[in-house]
Formats: sequence, C-alpha cells, structure tokens
Amino acid sequence: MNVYEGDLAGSGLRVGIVASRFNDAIVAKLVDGAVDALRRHGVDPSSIQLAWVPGAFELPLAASRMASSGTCDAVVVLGAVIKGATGHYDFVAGQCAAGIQRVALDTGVPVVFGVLTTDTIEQAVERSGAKMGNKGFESACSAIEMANLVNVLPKPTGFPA
Ligand code: INI
Repeated sequence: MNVYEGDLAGSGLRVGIVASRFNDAIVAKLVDGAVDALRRHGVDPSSIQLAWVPGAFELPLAASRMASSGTCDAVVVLGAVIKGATGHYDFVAGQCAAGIQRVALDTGVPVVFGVLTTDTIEQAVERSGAKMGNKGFESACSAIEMANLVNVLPKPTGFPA
C-alpha cells in the first residue's frame, strides 16, 4: 500500500498569504497567526509574500495571481465574512469559497480557505486568537501540509520532470 502524507516541515517552502481588509481588526489577527505558524514550522520569513485586497470577494483573484506566479508552493487566503454585517453574506462567502477552490484546482497549487464565515463578530473574535484558536494559524499549517503532500504525490501525466 502506498500512503501519501505531507508533513509540517516548512523549511524551503515559499508561501503566499492573501488577506482582506474588511473586518481588518479580525483579519490582522489571522495574518499574525498565519505568519507565526509559518515561522514556527521553519518557513523563512523572506519566503513569505503578503497581499491585501479590499474584501473577501476580491480574495480569489489575488490568490489566482499568487498561485499562478510560480513563486508560491502554497497560498493561504484569509478574511472574515460576518453575517450580521451584510445582507449579501451568502454571495460574498459563497463566491469567495468557490473562487478559492477553483484557483487551487486550476493551478494545482494548494490554496487554503482561511476565511471566517460567522453569524456574529463575537464568533469571529473567538476564532482569531481567542478561545476557539486562530484560523490563520491553522490555515498556515494546512498550507504547509498540502505543499508537502503535493510534492510527494504522483505527478499528473505530462508534468515536466
Ligand atoms: N467583505 C468581507 O470580507 N467581509 C464582509 O463581512 C463583507 N460584508 O459584510 O459585506 C464584505 N463585503 C465586501 C466584499 O467582499 C467586496 O469587497 C465588495 O462587495 C466589493 O466587491
């Protein structure tokens, strides 16, 4: 049996972070958590790129540019969509999630969904460094694991040697 797994060794990896400014008090904590996780797992700070976009709806485009640039082994996408704050929550959150998944499948580069989608601002606070952990930290760990998994999985046919 062949079992493929990605470990959490970040040394040598290049990671892009895309973050949205909407609800920036929350998202700044997610960015801090992500950078902390990357550094603790051995990613060189000079190998981390960070791009800011206005809101969660804009995250997929910037993630697409990062993922297709050839400069990232994985991309962490961070944002906060809070239901109480918007009537178009379902459109923003849904299109953001679908767009990010599409970028990952289209490019083959792991793109991790670290966007909080909550009913209240309190729930978002809890998930950005308070009692429910930090979604940015968790997402960065997932990005490292997926980057390393993609490196060991069998390559698609036609993939350059
Ligand atoms: N963007 C967010 O990231 N979070 C939100 O909660 C949010 N609300 O509440 O509307 C939000 N809206 C802005 C949206 O992402 C776009 O930036 C905007 O529609 C311009 O395209």
